Amino acid sequence: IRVDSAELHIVNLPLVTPFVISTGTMTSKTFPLLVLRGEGIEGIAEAVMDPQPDYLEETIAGAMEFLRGTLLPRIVGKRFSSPYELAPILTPWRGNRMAKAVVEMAFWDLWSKSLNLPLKAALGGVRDAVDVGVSLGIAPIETTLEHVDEAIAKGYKRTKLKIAQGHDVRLVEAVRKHHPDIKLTVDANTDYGLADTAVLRALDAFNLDYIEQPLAFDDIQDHAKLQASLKTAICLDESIRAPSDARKALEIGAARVINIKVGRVGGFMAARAIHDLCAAFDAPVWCGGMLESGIGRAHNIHLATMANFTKPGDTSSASRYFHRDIINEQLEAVNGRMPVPVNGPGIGVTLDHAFLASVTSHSEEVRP
Ligand code: OSB
Ligand code: MG
Repeated sequence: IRVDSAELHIVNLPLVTPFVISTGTMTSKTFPLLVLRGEGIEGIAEAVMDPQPDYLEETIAGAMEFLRGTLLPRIVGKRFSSPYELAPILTPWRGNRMAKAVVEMAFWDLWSKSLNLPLKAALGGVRDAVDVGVSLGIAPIETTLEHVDEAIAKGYKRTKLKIAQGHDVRLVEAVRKHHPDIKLTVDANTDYGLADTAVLRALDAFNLDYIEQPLAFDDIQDHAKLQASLKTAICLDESIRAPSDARKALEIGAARVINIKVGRVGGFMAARAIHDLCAAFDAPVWCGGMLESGIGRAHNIHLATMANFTKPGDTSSASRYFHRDIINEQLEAVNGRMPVPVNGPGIGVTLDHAFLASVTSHSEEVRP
């Protein structure tokens, strides 16, 4: 298919409630939205970098410059017969995997639509719905206990508690006391060091499914040291930006579970490579999220239909985060299962153009 034009937007959606993690507080979700057009079809994707480099190094400002000045001019006006053919344009550049991902993901949508296939079929997915859990931001313990009750009442398959230094063992102990049998995990978003091994070992007492990203965002080695002294599995998120990171982590025992975010690892090719590699290492994977709008959520759900996504993912109901979404469809979980959107081929969701215009602060067309 020939990519005739590309449109970049900046979208800002207010969050229903502030989302607090160890690195900071989000009150709204701002993201670049890319639309690739070709042969009368639209491929759409959203990018997951934040305005500031507080999750990983990429920023929206840097990504917009890289997309408009470097990546998109090399794509618009050209023909690609499959996503494989994007690699020579994307891979020579260092890092910037979130910016590369939005291009690749929009092309996967465009391409699967051109073949009249749901994205999941193009990817080789095997499910019609995916198991999901909730990610609960940092809040007073009493508030978190109420949120856990709500998540269980809704049938979510796993509860993930955001933790930070000083907000960890007592929190997990309180939740476990009320819910001895639920599938429970924690996510530190890099807040600890090896010097905190004793605190992390104390979490071994609570039968957690895994501890997500306890140590630094750019570290794999120290996670291997930590994993050797824990009973609980470590799950890596921030540290895994490429298939080679996953290989190194599994080879040295830095993790036993991996969180795949297609928007973090450079797109579906890399996400699928990590998925396959983890299967070969007998390491389960699950699909993470970045508080995406319905466009990013749809991409995530299609990804999570692949066979080795055996743990519940983070793509909970969109209404938990947003009063109104930029798509026409409602992505709501039922009893902890998120149906794969199939309102047409590709990602299976459609833009609500009128609402999108009202939350778009910037739009530009990129020419070759
Ligand atoms: O670490 O998984 C994370 C949200 C923003 C940034 C990082 C993370 C998260 C979440 C929420 O945990 C995932 C979601 O519900 O989309
Ligand atoms: Mg995480």
